[in-house]
Amino acid sequence: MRIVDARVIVTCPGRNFVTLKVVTEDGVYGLGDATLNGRELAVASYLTDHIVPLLIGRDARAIEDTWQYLYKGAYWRRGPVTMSAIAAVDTALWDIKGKVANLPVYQLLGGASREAVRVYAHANGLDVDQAVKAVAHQLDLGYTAIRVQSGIPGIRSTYGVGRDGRPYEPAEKGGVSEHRWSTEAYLTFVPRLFERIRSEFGDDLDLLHDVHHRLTPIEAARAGKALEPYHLFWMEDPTPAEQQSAFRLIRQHTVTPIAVGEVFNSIFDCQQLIQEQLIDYIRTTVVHAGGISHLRKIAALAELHQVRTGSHGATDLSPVCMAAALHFDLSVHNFGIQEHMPHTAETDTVFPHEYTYQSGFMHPGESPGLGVDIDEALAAQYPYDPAYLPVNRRMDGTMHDW
Ligand code: EZ4
Ligand code: CO
Repeated sequence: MRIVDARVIVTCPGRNFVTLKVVTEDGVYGLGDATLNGRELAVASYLTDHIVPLLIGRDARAIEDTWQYLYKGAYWRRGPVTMSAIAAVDTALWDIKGKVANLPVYQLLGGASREAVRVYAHANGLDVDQAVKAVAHQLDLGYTAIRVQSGIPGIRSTYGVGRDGRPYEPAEKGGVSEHRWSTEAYLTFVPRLFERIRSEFGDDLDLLHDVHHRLTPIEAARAGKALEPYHLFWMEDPTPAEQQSAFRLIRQHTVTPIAVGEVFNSIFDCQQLIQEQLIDYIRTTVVHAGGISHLRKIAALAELHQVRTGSHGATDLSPVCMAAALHFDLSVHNFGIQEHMPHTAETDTVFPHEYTYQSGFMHPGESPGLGVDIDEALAAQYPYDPAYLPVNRRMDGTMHDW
């Protein structure tokens, strides 16, 4: 079954998405997400200029061989651009294999290990009172695991929190914005935030918190320790992970569970973290970490060391990635939890999909393949619109040191 066409579709139904569509000689097609927030066109070019010419004429059924060919054949390995591009091909080929077999992808991955995929929601507020309201709102929607982020007194703008009443969206249009950051203000504030949330909602709810890599290891250890009374489900990305051994320091000081990996793109980014059991949840995603094939290898390594998966699922990962993630989550034994940040109605219309949400759980559906499509005519009506993630400086203007 030869690949006869592959093309990249860039669209911006409110935010930018890059999608690869691979078509076989039988007319079957598969989709893969290739969106790298703030660097979208680099992946689009990597695919169009360097990968598509290699795909034409290849056997669409040879998923593993194609993965190895693109990874090892390029000579230049790893990195977010390369691995997002390979992920798009891999995801599209799994979609095709499912359609040809007339089975949902999760059945090809070993079948369902659970009835449905537990997901967590976001509750964001400009201050603690707003965060409390946001938690109540997500509870009403049926979520039983909620990530809580709040604006910090003394810091004008906080990443992860919406502004002007708009829903939170990681990327900002109109140039790169700069935020200021105070570690002291944050470390003083964050235990008070969770003290209030627990006093309002009790102990039964699972609470998560994302540090977005803004602490050094010793500061992260202090945060984890200070948060212990509020027994978080996890503390996410406490410090950058280029130095995987840095997590030893955090581990020595706190029993707050640690989740990490949304910026990782290969198993080598988390090898030591997993093998030394320095983390509890690995958050690598289908789109940024080499596709379903590579994520399965990461999960298999994690399973040996009692590390569970907790895939990233923010709005900058397209519905194609969400569908792929849900098939992966449903099948993999050591699944932990899946992030769920619903897309806008505009995005959902461009990407019609079979996956559903109900009472804190999601399911990928029973359609053959991934169960997600793209309306190309509608996608064409939303041209690319550059947007960037904000940059942080310390209070005196120094670029941050994490
Ligand atoms: O910062 O998706 O856990 N979720 C997050 C996200 C990420 C963005 C980066 O593109 O941290 O909001
Ligand atoms: Co995060």
